Amino acid sequence: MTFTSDSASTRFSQAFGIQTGDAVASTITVFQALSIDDQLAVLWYAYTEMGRSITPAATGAARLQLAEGLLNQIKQMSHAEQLQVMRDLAAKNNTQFSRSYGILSNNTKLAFWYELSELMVKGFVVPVPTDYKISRDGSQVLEALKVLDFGQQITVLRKVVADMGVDPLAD
Ligand code: 45D
Repeated sequence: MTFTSDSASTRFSQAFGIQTGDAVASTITVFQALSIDDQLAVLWYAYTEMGRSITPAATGAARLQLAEGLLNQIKQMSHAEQLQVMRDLAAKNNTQFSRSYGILSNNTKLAFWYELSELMVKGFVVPVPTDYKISRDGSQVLEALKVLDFGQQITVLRKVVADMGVDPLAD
């Protein structure tokens, strides 16, 4: 049998017998089934792998202005509070912070998480413990993410961060 395309995502799709669109959808589904801490850990490791491909210019300075108030609030918090805010976002807990996040556009939500990662690297935000061991489920989701192409990875990430927080205007 001859494969005309040999990209990692094509091989992944063929190995699992699914179309590429399904690979995006199934990665989102398995991500959202992870525990809250695993979700945060997967986002973090995704950023550390993708970070180099995302240019700060691409995230758009204008977008970040909308998230700047939230990022500044986080910078003032203790490490424990920072972690709680992130857990609240991922768990969709109905807090003031989650509601403020909820009104951002999807790309601004992505830019917000990107900037949070940058703040982690710079030491302003609680780091992932160096001895932290991601769960088996978490590392499987990371592997699924890795074989997607860049555009598909962004689609997955945009969807999962879009669903975080609380939309204050919904019902
Ligand atoms: O103690 O606007 C644990 C483009 C364990 C262009 C923990 C774009 C317990 C247009 C929970 C692990 C499309 C390129 C601690 C934008 C424990 C545009 C801590 C794309 C302490 C925006 C966990 C942008 C923590 C993209 C602190 C693709 C976890 C952006 C923190 C992608 C995790 C951004 C964080 C990503 C993850 C950001 C902050 C993937 C952030 C990830």
